[in-house]
Amino acid sequence: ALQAVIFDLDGVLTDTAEFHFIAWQSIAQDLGVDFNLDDNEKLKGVDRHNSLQHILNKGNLTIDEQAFNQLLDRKNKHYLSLIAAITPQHLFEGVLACFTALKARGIKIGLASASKNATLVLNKLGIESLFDFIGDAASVKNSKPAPDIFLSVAAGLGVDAHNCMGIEDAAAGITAIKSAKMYAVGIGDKNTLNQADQIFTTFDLLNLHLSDCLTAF
Ligand code: B16
Ligand code: MG
Repeated sequence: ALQAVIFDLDGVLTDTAEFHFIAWQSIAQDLGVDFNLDDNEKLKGVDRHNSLQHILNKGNLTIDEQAFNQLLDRKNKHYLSLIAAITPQHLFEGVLACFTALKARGIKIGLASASKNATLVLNKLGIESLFDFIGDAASVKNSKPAPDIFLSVAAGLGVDAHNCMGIEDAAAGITAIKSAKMYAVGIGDKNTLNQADQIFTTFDLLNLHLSDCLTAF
């Protein structure tokens, strides 16, 4: 039976993808690499290190470790300055109602974000205290599409993976949920997320159909 729902953050609970895009685009521009919305789509759910590697590969570039780390640091400082403006108003429609409904059913709530800034963003959204367990992206070995972060959150919640539902907006994230042997719900485009067990265009639609969604588990 369903005992926990584990949420991704960026693109599921709020739209930070645009801030990641602006920060990566500035780095790509300085490297002379073209970086468009298509690239950004591929980087959804991909961690910071692998995102920079994607940009370097696209430009056929190699740089030494020190330069690599400096770029990671610069990207993050830029990203932090952009997310400083996040308030509870940036929470997607339906999130609070969904969390309330899950709690009323005794279902636990977890977070499985690839972002090392996840706790900060949750705090700015005003929802940090609603989670029963928040995964730590920095401490998992393999990033999405590997199942590690979802498995670590299930363990933290004390729930078996097969009793968990994962919610993701990225293809890499849906793969991670399925590899963890969990039930996968996608938020976004049907074609991009076709591996998911159920797909909703927006979080609000998931919330409106929450009872059906949970029954299908
Ligand atoms: P950071 P999610 C992911 O978050 C983002 O989708 C991805 O674009 C970003 O590069 C990654 O977090 C790492 O974020 O640089 O803040 O550690 O979708 O898994 O919540
Ligand atoms: Mg995401």
